[in-house]
Amino acid sequence: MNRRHFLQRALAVAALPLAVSAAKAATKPLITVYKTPTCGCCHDWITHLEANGFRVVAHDVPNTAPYRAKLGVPRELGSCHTGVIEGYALEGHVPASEIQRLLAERPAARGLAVPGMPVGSPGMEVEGSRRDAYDVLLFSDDGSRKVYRHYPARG
Ligand SMILES: [Cu+2]
Repeated sequence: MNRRHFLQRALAVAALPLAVSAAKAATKPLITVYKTPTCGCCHDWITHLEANGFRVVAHDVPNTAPYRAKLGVPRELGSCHTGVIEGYALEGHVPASEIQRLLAERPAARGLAVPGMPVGSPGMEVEGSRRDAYDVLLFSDDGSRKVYRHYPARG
């Protein structure tokens, strides 16, 4: 092996871990989030998503309502932020586990919503483990809704 080939190989080997981590990042599903700049619980929800295998691109917008409307989220299911993943709308503090299930099952639906801001949902944690009961709703363009998962009250 001459010196030039040796250097090329050494560089290729050194670059390998970088290429692998870049490939891993690229395979993480991407969630685009629209939130207002001052929303602290939105930020905490994003942290929860990133800790659970998602990539997030967040956009600060003055008002999330137009994005909600564009993504087909009914007004009464509204919360503090709106996201989209692979064509599905995500409204409010939807847990990462239900988003993973959504991608695995790919139901014929518009998206998932956790209306309001239930205490104890991801990004809405308080001291201790207190949680209000809440539902993750699977909603469709025809107005139908079903409980995708029910989280019981705790604490
Ligand atoms: Cu919130």
